[in-house]
Amino acid sequence: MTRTEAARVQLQEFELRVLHIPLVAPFTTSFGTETVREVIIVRALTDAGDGWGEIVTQAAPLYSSEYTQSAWDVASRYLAPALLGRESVAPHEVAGILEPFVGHRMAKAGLELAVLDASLRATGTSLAAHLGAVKDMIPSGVSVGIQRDPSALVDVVGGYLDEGYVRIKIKIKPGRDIDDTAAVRNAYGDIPLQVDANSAYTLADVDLLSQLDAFDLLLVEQPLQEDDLVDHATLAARLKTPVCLDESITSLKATRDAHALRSAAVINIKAGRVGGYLAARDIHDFCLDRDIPVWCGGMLETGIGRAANAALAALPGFTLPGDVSASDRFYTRDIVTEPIVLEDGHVRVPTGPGLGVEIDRDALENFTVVRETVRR
Ligand code: SMG
Ligand code: MG
Repeated sequence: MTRTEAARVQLQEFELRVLHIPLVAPFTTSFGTETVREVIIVRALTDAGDGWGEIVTQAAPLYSSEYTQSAWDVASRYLAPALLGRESVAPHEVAGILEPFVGHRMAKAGLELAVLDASLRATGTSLAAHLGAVKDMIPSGVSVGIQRDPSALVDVVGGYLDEGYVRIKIKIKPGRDIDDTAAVRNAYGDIPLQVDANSAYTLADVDLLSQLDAFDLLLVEQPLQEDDLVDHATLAARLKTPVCLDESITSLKATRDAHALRSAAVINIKAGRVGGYLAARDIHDFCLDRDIPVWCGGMLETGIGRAANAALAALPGFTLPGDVSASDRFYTRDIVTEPIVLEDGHVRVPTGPGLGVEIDRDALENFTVVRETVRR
């Protein structure tokens, strides 16, 4: 793996925006339904040019404790000023500068990505090359929300299979688990299939969850709560289906603990959840050294985060298809000029400098609902 250097930049200001981008269809998980993606976009203005990042929080603290207003507040009040207070910053220093502020990893990740993008654009290096990518195309999976009933789910999944997605993930929750999974398995035979509970169960549901073993799933994702590493280990020992952790993996330390406790056989890596793409790379490296399969999760990213996810997912340890799907799976209009498309079930890893995508300024303006500039 070759990894490249990133230049130091002098930060002049951060521009933060809240965007409201309509979804092509409602997205329902065990914790709720979204029809509009509320997301924070970060622009870092530097002596070397601009860089772009995305804070992947949602409007409400349902997936994690972070949400739009908490991320906005901590980013504008503490994180951006801490970075702007430095004479110059290299991307690998960002996490350390922000370390004194406890938590708020999605907010930190969005700022770090903007610095990374500016710095890599300045040196003409792609984020993929910087992270150590070894592929130029990555297999694309799709995450399918809970539908009206199992038969509607079968129809929606069929549409994605027709488009070419190589792996299907369905969301489950109590009462919408075994029948939904059975319906998809029965309709489409031995497609690569997995389920995601987003923490909707407890250890009391072990008998129910063990019924999933009948469906030869790739994995069951985050059945229990974020801090349930010991319970996940107990559950994993009772299931044939591999347990994968998402919400629980908040850091390299959490990954180490989960591995030591045997809480998970597979890890979902999301840069936002772990505080940035560089921390995500470290978790990848840890897992690669130990033969722990990893895959790249998604947070309904715009073209900014989606490009970065494609770069991350091109690292050698990402041996399972991730949730890096085409932009049109969520959006009719994205905020980049060339949104990610599906090509024969795969997504192309951007090769241009930095994120390798250009911002569609009209779309960005159209979706902006709040804007603030934080200066030195
Ligand atoms: O970006 O395709 C995507 C979404 C993938 O299911 C997805 N993400 O728990 O993995 C997950 C969820 C978190 C977001 S739910 C609103
Ligand atoms: Mg998940």
